[in-house]
Amino acid sequence: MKQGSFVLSIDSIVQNEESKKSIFRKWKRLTQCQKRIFVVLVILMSTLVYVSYNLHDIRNKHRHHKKVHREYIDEEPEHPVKDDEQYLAEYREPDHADYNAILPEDDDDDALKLQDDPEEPEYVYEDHEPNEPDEIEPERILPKQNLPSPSTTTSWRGQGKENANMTAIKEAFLHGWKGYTTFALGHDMLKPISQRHDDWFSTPSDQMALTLIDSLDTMLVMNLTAQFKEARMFVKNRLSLAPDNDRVNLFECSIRVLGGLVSTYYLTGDDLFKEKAKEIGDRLLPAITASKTLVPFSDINLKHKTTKQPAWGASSSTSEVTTIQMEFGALSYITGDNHWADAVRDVSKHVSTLTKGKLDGLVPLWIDPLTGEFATKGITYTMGARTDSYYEYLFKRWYQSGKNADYSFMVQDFQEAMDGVKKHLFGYTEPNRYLFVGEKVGSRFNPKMDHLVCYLPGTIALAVSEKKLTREWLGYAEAILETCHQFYATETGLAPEISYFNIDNPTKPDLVIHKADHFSILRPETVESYFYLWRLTKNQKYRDWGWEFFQNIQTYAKVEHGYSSIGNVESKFRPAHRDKMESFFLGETLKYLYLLFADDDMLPLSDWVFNTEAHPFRVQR
Ligand code: DMJ
Repeated sequence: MKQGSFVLSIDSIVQNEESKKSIFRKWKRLTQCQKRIFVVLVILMSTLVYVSYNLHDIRNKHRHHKKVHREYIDEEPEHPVKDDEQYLAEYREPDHADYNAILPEDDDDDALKLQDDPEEPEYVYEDHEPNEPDEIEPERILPKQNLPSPSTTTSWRGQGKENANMTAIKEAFLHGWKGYTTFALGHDMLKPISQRHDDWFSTPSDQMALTLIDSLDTMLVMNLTAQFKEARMFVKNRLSLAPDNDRVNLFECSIRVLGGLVSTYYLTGDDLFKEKAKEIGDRLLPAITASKTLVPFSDINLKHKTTKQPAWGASSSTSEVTTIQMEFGALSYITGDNHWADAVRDVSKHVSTLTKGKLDGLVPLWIDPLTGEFATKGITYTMGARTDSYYEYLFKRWYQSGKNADYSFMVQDFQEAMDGVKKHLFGYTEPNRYLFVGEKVGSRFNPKMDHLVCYLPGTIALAVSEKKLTREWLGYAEAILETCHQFYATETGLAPEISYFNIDNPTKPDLVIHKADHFSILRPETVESYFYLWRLTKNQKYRDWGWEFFQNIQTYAKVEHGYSSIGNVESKFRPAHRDKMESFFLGETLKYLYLLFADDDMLPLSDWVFNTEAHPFRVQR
C-alpha cells in the first residue's frame, strides 16, 4: 500500500514536470504580441477581482463592528411550540399563491393601462377639513362626534421644503410605483422580477388594487400630484370592492383599504374617497355584526357578505379583531354616522371585560367568535404576531378619539398591559445587555422577538408624550429600539423576520438568527419607531439609522422593475430576491422614511394619528 502510493507520487512528479515543460514550450511558440495581450489580460482580470471585492468591503465596513453582537444559526429552532408552527404556516408569509393557483393570471395588457378621463378636474390637494356630514338618522349621532372647527386645525403639509433625503426617497417610491403600474396595475401586489402580479383579495374580474390603495396617501404626502391623479382615475373607474372571494381578511382589508380610503379623504376632502370608504365599510361590517358574541369573524366574502372562521381553525387572531377600531371610528367621524364606530367599540369593550386567559393585561393569541372567549390552551403572550396591534390600538384609538372618556377603558388596558410587558416579557441579552421584548409560552420565557414588535417603541413614546406612561418608559422605548436597530446589523443591513437572543453566555453574540427567519419583506416597524423617536427626542441617530436602512434597501432590494423582498439578509452576494413587493412597502416603509426627514409640521402628531398601516387620520376634536 505504502509502496503503491510512493510509485504514484513519483509518476505524478514526472507528469507534472512534463506538463510544465509543455506549457513552457507553448509559451515560447507565442509571438511577442500574443504574449503582451496575454499579460495585459491577466493584469486586467486581477484588478477587476480586487476592486470588486474591496467595493463590497467598503460598502459594508460600517456594519462590521456590529457583527460581533450577532450569531447566525443554520438551523430551525429546536422545538417550535404549537403557536410557532401555526404562525409559520399561516402568518409569516401570507400565501397569496393559493389564489393564483385557482385563477389564471390576467395577461390582458390593456387592463394595465390607465385611461385618461377628460372629465377629471385638476386637483391641487392641500389641507382639508372634512365635509359636512351627509343626512343621517338623528339617533345615530353621538354628541361627541363634532367635526373639527377650522380654528383647531392647521395645514397638514406644513411650511418645510423637501430636502435631498426626501427627494431620494420619493424617487424610490416612483421606481416602485412605475414597476407596479407597468406590470401589476389593479392587482394586489407586484412581482418585480418575473414582471407579473400577485393577487390576494382581488379576482380577475374584481380588482381591489391593494398596492394602489395603500399608496394613495403616500403620493399625497410626497406631493406626487400627477401619479395621484392617475390613481384616482383607477379608483373612480375600475376599482371593485366586491370580489367574490371567501377569504378577504377583515383586519387586512380594514387597515389597508378602508384605512387608505379614509386617510385619502382626510387629506383631500374628495368625496369619491368617502363614498368608496363607506362602501367598503358596509361590505366589511357583517364580519363584525354576524357574530353573536361580539368577537368578529376573521374572513368575509365582500360580494355575498358571508363570513368565515380562519382556514386553520376556529379562532380569530386577537390582534385582527381588535385592529379595526381606528378605521371604523374614522369612517364614522367623516360621515357623521356612528354605527360603524359603535360596532367596533362594542368589540373592544367586550375584549376589555374578558378575564379568562389574561395575564396582567397581556392577552392570548386567539379568540373564538363562537364562544366570545380567548382560546386558553397553551397560551403564548407576545408583543409580536397575532397580538401586536391589539396593544397599539388600545392607545391610539383613545388618542384618535380626542382623548374621549368613552375610550378611557382602552388606555387603561394599555397601561396595565405595559406593566405586564415589563413584568413578564422584558429580557436582557448577554454580553451587551440589550433590552428586548420576548415571549411567554406557558410558564417558559422564550427569548425571541418578531420584527413586528419594533412598532412598540414608537407607540410607547407617543404614550409618554401624552403622559399615559411615566418618563422611565421613554428610556425603555429607546432601549428596545436600539435592539431593533441591532436586527439590521447583518451582511445586507436589512433585518430578519425574527431574532432570538443570547441571555446567558457572555462569550457569545447577543443576537441569534435562525435560517428559517433570515428573510426580509422590507417591513416598516423599525423605521416607524425611528420616526416617532426622532419627532419626540430629536436625537439625530434616528435619522442616521433611517438613512442607513434606506441605502441598504437601495443596494439589496432594488431591482430593475421595483423593490423585492429578499430571502437571505445574511448574504450580501446572494440576497436571493423573492419576487414580491408588498403593498406596505410603498404604503408604510417609504412613507415613514420620507416623514423621518420632513419637518415636524408635516402631519404634526398633535393633530394626526397613523393607523397600523401608516394611514394618517385626524385626531378628533
Ligand atoms: C402591515 O400590514 C401593518 O404594519 C401591520 O400592522 C403588520 N404587518 C404589516 C407590516 O409589517
